[in-house]
Amino acid sequence: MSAPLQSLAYFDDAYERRVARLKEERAEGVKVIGTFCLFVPDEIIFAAGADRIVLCGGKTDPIALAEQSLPRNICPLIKSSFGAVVDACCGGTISCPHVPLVDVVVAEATCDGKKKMYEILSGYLPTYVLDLPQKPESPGALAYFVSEIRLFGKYLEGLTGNTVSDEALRREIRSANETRRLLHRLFAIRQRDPPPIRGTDVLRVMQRQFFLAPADFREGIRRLCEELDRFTPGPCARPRILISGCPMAAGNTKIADIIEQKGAVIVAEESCTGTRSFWDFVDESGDPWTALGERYLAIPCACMTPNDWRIDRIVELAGKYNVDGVVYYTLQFCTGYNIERLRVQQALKKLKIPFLAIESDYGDADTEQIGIRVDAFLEMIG
Ligand code: BJ8
Repeated sequence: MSAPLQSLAYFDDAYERRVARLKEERAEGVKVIGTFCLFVPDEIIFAAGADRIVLCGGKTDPIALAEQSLPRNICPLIKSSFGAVVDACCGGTISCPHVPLVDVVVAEATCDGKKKMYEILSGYLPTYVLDLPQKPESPGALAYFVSEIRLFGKYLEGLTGNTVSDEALRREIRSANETRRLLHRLFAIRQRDPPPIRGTDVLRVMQRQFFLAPADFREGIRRLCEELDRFTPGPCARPRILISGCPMAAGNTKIADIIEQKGAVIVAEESCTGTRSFWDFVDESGDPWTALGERYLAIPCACMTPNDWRIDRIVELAGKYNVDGVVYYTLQFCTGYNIERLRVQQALKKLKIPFLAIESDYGDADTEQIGIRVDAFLEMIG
């Protein structure tokens, strides 16, 4: 598992090419959309002839700037994302280099912190907000969401001057499903004992999916899977850990790094930088708008209620990946995931699966203390 994987270098090269390509696209008049959440269907953006990059902040640097405008007691992902935009729009240098590449931001009505942050963000960048029903299983929720994504399609048509045809949508659905299939292949490889790749390497690759062009990302995943298939298994690696919880946006690998530095192996992530981004497919046979609505509304995010789908998914993953323990990761002040922790803990307790909850921010101040808790947990389950 420790042998360096040659194919990982592809993702770094692809990143450089992508930045150059986005600059060219903008010069050619292609609109680039910045998003912050899985609930915004990429397929519609690409079908409109636009491009997209995800702007979720995982770095600590922009947070101080954000705290000049936002309360300190909100989650670091919101502050980091907001601070990067403010910094870039005010000519700063600490920000995420991706912000100047976008024409508009497409936000979404998920958690309260993000919703209210977007109101202020709209003072810096043109911002469109996609509404979401918060009870996805209630009658009428799907019809409402489909009407919302259709409106979003109209907005993109106005922005780009292109029509979002059913044919283009179907093409993009097939493309996104191909990416999902490849990610299933990669994650299936991680079910092996030992898994031939570290969880921290997979996390860094998964973070790239939100910036690279889909075809480039797929090529990288294909190469990675081929290399992993040639891997000769070594001794079993234990304990096997499932991480579940908040996304780990690019720049944030803190908890995953600590867990693997302590000797465990992360075999799967139930998060938006893990399975939540690709586990479910879009139906390719029916009306593409309805199919997109069904798939995206079923994303098991803690912003939704009830969110039994997520509990079921965690239990499914724990069994499928033969895990020895679950680390439940929440960003500080993320109310939804912090409260949902209890239900996850109760479900895992019934199955006698050991559970460790860690709440943290992007700073280093708690690294040592988290390391001590992880050590104790691994010793207990090892
Ligand atoms: S689909 S998880 S990307 S909303 S961590 S900002 S929830 S306070 S990131 Fe998310 Fe979409 Fe859901 Fe995924 Fe709020 Fe929590 Fe912060 Fe969060």
